[in-house]
Amino acid sequence: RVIALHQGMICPSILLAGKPKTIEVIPCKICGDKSSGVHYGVITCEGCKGFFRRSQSSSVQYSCSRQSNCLIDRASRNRCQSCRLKKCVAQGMSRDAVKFGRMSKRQRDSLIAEVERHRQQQRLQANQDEPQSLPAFRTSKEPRVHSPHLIQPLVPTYSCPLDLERPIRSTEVHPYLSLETAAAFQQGEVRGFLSVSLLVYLLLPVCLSFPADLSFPVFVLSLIGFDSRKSTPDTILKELCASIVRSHRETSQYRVDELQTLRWKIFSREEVHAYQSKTVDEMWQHCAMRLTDAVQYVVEFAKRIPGFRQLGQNDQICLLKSGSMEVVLVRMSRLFNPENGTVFFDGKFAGTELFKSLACGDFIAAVFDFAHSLCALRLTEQQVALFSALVLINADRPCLEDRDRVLRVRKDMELALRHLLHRDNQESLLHKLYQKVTVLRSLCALHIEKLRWFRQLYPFTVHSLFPALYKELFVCENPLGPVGSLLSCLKYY
Ligand code: HC3
Repeated sequence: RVIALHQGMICPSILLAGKPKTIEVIPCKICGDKSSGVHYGVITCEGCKGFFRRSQSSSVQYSCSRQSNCLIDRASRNRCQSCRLKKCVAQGMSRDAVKFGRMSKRQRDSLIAEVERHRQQQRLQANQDEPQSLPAFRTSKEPRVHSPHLIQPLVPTYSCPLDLERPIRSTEVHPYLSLETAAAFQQGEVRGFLSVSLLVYLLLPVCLSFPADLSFPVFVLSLIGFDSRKSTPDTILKELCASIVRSHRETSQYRVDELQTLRWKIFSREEVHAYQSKTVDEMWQHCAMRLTDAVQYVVEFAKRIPGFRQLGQNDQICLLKSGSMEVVLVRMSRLFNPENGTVFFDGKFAGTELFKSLACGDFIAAVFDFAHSLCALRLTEQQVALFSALVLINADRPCLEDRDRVLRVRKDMELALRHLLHRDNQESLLHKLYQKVTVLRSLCALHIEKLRWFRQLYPFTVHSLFPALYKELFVCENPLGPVGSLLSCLKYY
């Protein structure tokens, strides 16, 4: 094994058993752009390398005009230097970074495994992008972003079972989708190409390809105004699923497969003790910040769900206020190791005891139990994505202005989830997932209850030290209360 090192930068070439591997296949850990090697101890792109170098000058002082938790990706990295630097440091960038050559064997092996995984994903992606399969599509306004957090599919996404003919743009009519979701497709937010042999479809007994309860609405609605030259219900559902899966993948903060290789990274007894030694308010403030980070990714996910942005702004806010914590808890199951009951938190795996100084053991235990039980369902990343969308787009939320519209988008999410479960031959999961929704509701009610208790004891901490987004989502019970941070997260650029 040869590891070549350069001065100040570690050469991305690792030769493993004569097989060259390049670190550049791993995207920049800061913004997700194409990386150019290890710089200041972290795999980054040239942009973030230069940024970090400039930030080290003593005359530089950055400050964040928001809540110091701006999302940093390729598109947004120049918007907040303070948060970009914070992320650089959090990822381990340092002027005197430990050289790769001095990494432990474990770290080296994990890096090599990461390179290999990325390569496999690239191969997979390349296969998926072949013209004869259904190509991936992405939002038109935002460039495709790759970051360490931006998940690539773990299981290959959809392959079209049909013989594919000429590509047809998906920005055409999708008769059986709700107007909102169809509008998302039509406005090009969900772009791509539909390639399908409709002739085959029309000749095939379509009903046979759907489960009994799904075939009726899709089939009937597809017949009303069904344009036989354009697309089929099956194809549209596949596109809708793929779009939601992509939204999830691009915003899910951590890659599940990456974390699998980090399961050995468990907080030491001393580290746990350090968390336990925090005062109640310190620990609450710390967790509130972590939770706010996670919520920001959920907002980003929501924005990319076809149909969500077609809802009125007040309804988007209402759905996020009532559903973002639920989605965080669903996402938590991805980062949960059921073998030892730990979750990936602050860079390592932590058990319930780490959260002791929050002084709400019953809530933490219930949250961990939930993660455990959701893990037991062994959902695929695609199923987690569709389930998250369903949890978020819920027409039962109080204070919705246009409930019917939300209901229509929700129906599409349901169809998409059913379609996926049918494809996976796991229809029985649907009922189990609906049961989880009830548990989520009660967990969030308990969360709010704990927060009320804490606020009574530490009003100043909540008022002055908690992130504004956290307060808008969880503290302010007035539906007409301030939502400035949420609005700025919701900005569609
Ligand atoms: C532990 C956590 C809930 C789970 C959060 C997860 C693991 C969820 C998946 C994200 O991708 C990453 C992530 C980040 C933060 C994790 C949260 C931090 C604290 C929260 C607990 C349930 C405590 C709730 C904190 C309180 C009471 C201050 O609101």
